[in-house]
Amino acid sequence: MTLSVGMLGYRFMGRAHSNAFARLPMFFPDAPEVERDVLVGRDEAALREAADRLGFARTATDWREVVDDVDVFYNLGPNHVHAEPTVSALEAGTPVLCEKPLAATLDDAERMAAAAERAGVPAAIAFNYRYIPAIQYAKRLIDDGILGEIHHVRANYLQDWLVDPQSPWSWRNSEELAGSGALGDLGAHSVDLAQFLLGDRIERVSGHLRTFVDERPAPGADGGGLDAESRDDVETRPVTVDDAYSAQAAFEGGAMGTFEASRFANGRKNAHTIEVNGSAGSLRFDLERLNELEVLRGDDRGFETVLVTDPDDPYIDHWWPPGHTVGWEHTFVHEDYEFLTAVAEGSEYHPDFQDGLAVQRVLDAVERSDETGSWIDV
Ligand code: SOE
Repeated sequence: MTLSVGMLGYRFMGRAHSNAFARLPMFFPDAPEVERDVLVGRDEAALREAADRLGFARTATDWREVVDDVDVFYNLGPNHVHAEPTVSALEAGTPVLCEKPLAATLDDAERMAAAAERAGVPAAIAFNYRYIPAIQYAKRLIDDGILGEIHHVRANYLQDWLVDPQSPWSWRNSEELAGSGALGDLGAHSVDLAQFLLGDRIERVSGHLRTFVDERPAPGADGGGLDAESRDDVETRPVTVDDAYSAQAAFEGGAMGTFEASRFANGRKNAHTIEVNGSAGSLRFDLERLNELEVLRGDDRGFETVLVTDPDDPYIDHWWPPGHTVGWEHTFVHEDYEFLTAVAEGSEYHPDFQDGLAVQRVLDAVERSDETGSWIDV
């Protein structure tokens, strides 16, 4: 089956998914064929250049012309453009993959999840870290009861691209455009991974948010972002989101969670770790060593480091022989494989908009807890 794709956004995530589309026929020959049909954006010249580079046949500057004209719609735009095009696509019966967090506000996330329920087509939230082979392996261990009763989960997502006060402003620093800062951008991943691995939902949180630098130099032509150069002698723009957050959480099943994310963790570039402790064992994952999982299996010999690169490990048989590692970009290949297969087969897909909404409720509760200084029910 061939699926035509319309894709809004062509920068970081646009590149990641276009790369995945190109890899699919080589490494996942049973995947539906992807026709990179139309790329959507506002700046026509940049759009044309991106379409040529990313292999899209057409461009469009208005998503309204696209959402019911393709088989699948990818919404990879900034958070404030998640809701409207996505809801329109779903109303047209077009399956959607939307970047995380689901929306800039809880209201929009609820509208999107309701539209997905009504549409009854796959609506995917792009929590790509679920598709790391070591994370899937960890999920199997927990589901098989190897860790016993789960007591703790602790997750950190640490970056440092804003520690320099002259690093330029970008849409990620605006409440209106992003919703929240490190909380929604990074915390959404950790909260989803914790809820996914434990198969449990957070019911109460206590949170704390901080903004360390209140204004930043306006961005250059690249729009700012993770790899933008420092700038001075330009006008400034206000930072209206958190630079960092921390939270503690109570899960419905009784586990305790602690979470932290920062864009000011000097020296940490993309350090995402999650540790789970149970009555019979523990595990620890570190994105900077993503082919490995540290596992304690209930004896006192300490953690063993499992290299998750054997042919019977999740997704590995599609790639290389044992020990020939996979990387960050492979998460998108696995994600797109599962999502597009669900679209072609009309089958259920997770993580879906309900999973995205569950995370958004936690993010919202963390913010309200910070405002009120009290624990908040999710
Ligand atoms: C920027 O902080 C970012 O690109 C996030 O938006 C992604 O979701 C994360 O995977 C890496 O960092």
